[in-house]
Amino acid sequence: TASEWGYWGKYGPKTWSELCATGKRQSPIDIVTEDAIRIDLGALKFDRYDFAFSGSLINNGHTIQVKLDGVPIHLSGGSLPSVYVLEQMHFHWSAEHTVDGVRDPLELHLVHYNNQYANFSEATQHENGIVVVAVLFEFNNYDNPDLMPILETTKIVSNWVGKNMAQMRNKLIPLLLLPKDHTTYYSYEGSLTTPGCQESVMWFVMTEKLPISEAQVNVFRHVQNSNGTLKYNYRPKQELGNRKVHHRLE
Ligand code: SG7
Ligand code: ZN
Repeated sequence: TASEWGYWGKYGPKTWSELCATGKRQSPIDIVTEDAIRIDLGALKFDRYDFAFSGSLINNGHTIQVKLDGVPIHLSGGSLPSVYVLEQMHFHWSAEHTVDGVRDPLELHLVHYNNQYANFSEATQHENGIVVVAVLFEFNNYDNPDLMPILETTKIVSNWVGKNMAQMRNKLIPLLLLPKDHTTYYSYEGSLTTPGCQESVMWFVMTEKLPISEAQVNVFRHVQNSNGTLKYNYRPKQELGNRKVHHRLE
């Protein structure tokens, strides 16, 4: 069916053309740090990110997605035109954005929508509708304890034949999934990285990276779907074209 897509083989990204918007602002990209324009766009304001949330995990066959319960979490500042509401978080293994050609083992996407629109799917139809904050994780030789609530539940939902949705046993503090310096970032105008690749996303890729161990990345690499193991789930880099990447420095 037309809704079938994957990351390699006969349903891989090369076959997404019928499913994807084909414009001039596709994602992900390679961030060439030397070409980034240094400018102060203002700090991002992460509102209620420091609260402890319960929530659930979904293995949707393309990624592991985290949905938090309770009060809305808001992102603003950084020259954004309005307030953006956190919709969900999910992971890509390996990373989708590369920095000077380097691909890290994991990338977290915190997906937000513009609160001027009725809901998330309505927001994807507008050029300023979505903000994704991306956090890159690089290999280190110790476990990152802040990923524990997500990883222990990923193990439960990774068996596709069993249940693909589960409540997290431990609460999650989203702020701990952001680098300490969460106000220095690269930003550019792009798209969703999965079909239909709507060109509605303002991307903020955090400059500072977080640590992850090989054993922790392997938990993601063992996620199953109807075709077997989801060994990786990143879209290859897209053309930058006329776009500029901005680098926010204080
Ligand atoms: C992941 O990335 C999922 C998708 C998400 C997609 O595959 O989290 O979410 C759902 C609900 O399946 O697609 C529309 C949407 O959010 C693309 O998001 S991304 O551009 O941040 N990678
Ligand atoms: Zn994503």
